Amino acid sequence: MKTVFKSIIAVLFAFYALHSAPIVHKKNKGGYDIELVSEKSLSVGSNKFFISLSKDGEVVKDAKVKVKFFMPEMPGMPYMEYGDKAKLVGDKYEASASLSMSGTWQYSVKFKTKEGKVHAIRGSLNL
Ligand SMILES: [Cu+2]
Repeated sequence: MKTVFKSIIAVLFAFYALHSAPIVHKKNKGGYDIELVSEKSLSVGSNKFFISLSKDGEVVKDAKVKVKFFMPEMPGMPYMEYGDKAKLVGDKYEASASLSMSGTWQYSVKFKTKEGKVHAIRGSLNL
């Protein structure tokens, strides 16, 4: 019986650890390193994200960054979308997203560099 309890606790702990950590997604596009990090573990409602942009190890602070979070139409649920313009605060761009239900959200982060080039990365996250 003891081992059963131990494994239940282990599973609960693993589940908790998996779902209580902020998300950290690292991507590369057009020679830029992009990092999308949530302020906290994701929750239904408003979530804050930090986006770091760098090129060849140098922080890029003069880009225009936009985020979009969306969920495709599901049975009984219309397509949902939430977009925000990120704001530079210190070395990072900050944006928030109202994620109104749990499930898998798709996202895109678009950034326009000062040369006028637009790059976008895509990914998904589970809430
Ligand atoms: Cu949905």
